[in-house]
Amino acid sequence: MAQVTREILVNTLEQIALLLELKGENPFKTRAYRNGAEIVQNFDGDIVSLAAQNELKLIKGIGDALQQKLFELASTGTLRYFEDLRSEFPASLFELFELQGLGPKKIKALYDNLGIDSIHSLKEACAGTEITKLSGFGSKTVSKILSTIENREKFAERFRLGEVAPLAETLLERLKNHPKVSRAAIAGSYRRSKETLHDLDFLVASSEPVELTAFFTSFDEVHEIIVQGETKASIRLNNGLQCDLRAVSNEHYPFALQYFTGSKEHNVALRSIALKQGLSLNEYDFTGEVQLPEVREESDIYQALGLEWVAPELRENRGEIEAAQRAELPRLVELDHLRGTFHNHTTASDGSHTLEEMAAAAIDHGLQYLGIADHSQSSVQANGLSEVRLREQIEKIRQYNQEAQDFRLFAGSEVDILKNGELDFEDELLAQLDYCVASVHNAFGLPEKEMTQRIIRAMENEHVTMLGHLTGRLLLKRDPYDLNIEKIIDCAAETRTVIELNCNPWRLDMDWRWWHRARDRNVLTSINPDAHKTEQLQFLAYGVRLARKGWLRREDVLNTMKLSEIQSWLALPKHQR
Ligand code: DGT
Ligand code: CA
Ligand code: CA
Ligand code: ZN
Repeated sequence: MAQVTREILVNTLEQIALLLELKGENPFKTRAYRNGAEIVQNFDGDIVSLAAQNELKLIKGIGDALQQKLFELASTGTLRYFEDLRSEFPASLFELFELQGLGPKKIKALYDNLGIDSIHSLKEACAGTEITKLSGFGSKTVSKILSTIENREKFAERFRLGEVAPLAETLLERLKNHPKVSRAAIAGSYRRSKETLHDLDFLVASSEPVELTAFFTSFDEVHEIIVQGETKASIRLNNGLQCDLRAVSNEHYPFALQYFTGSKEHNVALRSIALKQGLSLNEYDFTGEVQLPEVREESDIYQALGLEWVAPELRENRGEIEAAQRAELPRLVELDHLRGTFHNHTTASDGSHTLEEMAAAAIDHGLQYLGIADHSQSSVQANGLSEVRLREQIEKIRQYNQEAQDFRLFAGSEVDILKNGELDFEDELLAQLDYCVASVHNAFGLPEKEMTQRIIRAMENEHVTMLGHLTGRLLLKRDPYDLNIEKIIDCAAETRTVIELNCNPWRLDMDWRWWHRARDRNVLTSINPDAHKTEQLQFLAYGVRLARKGWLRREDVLNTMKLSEIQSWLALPKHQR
């Protein structure tokens, strides 16, 4: 079941109200849902848990019928009544709900009078004249709707972390170097290391906020200034990315940093802890009738609330607050802990650099070992190695190692998991390798059960050291294939198969939400760049960020082992690892 949040409860109630309106139900009924949504939104406390335990009786304004529905939604993740209601309308209608400036009244007018039931049909209608005959749809409104739709088409998409990070860091440096800036950071989802981002939230401490917003909006990369105020500004960069800036005093900075880092859910939980101590926490200050704690840096806020400082990556309200209260937060893995890495390609298959070049780059990165895992014979599109060519590569690697000092190449293969779960090479050949990464590269459309069984079969092979890019997703481009990840994790634990954390910014696969569960079952990960060029060893940094987001510690990551340790580990039979 997907995690139910306050936002889901609120949205569901609001959508029910709107659907009832579209159906022409009586206004009292719709109003009850709308009021309910507002109460849930503003309730000070963990309304999701209360709803899940059916304990909403004492909350004023939520009647019996609503209580029942919230209970069902919070405890099961779905609401039958809502699903039934939704199914009476075309699915595309719900796109209209996401357009800013288009409230329920307008949607109802469009639907009732012109049969408009999608963004597509709305856009068409805006081009004609029929729509201007509706009350409330003057030419000004219509052109605003059009530009909202166009903006959405152009910019609604999110950005991959790796796609924005280099520019983000450049802009941050620029702000930090401004003479009137004492502290600066990028807060928001970027600081939390989300795999995709909607916008960047810059924050500066400065006594000259006006000067800073002017500086920010005059950056060369600016495509459009969305807002420019005295203490905040929003710009759109040439690549479509929105960047917000807030300038605050040095005194308010720790509070602003904490607040704008989010997540919203984390902040809501934190504020309710503060309230229990008689403190009110907002983006500027603590206020309250009690003695106010002294706050100089962000960690002082957590300390004042009796919590360990929470690493930004963990701030998703997924147990980090409770762990911080018990002083049981994990010591997260760091980039510096990595000693080598396993999944890398060379010119032998579809990489751009030779084995020697890749090795030199790894040494440059301070690594003690590098695993070479070129594609196997079935991956024709990626110039996969035949048996003969793989044997030659193994030989080449052995020779390289005879001359190398304090560094080692490991001979591996990224072997295809065939449709039936068999591997692309015979066991006899796999046994010659130091390790093996098994990946799915075709037949993505299998039903969940078959796909899961396919991968389980591969894991049961004693030569399969790790699984590559588990779900095959390409962020913002291709959904993961259907797979029962719980079963995969259980099988990985049983068979002692490592699951890779693929660091390619398009993949960041397995998803961070699963790692906590995996590590609790003693499943190791290997943080692998899947490098096809020397410079892609840099991807390791993204992998570490996502590993941290998944609560992983140094000891959960295979490639934090130093060379002598990893050699002994690889020498063990799989079931003894
Ligand atoms: P994004 O931009 O969608 O990738 O995700 P965020 O988390 O960066 O979201 P954003 O940019 O809208 O806001 C940045 C942070 O500011 C967010 O994580 C928490 C805080 N924040 C923004 N709006 C609200 C709000 O209405 N209530 C609360 N409690 N916090 C908010
Ligand atoms: Ca943001
Ligand atoms: Ca923002
Ligand atoms: Zn692959």
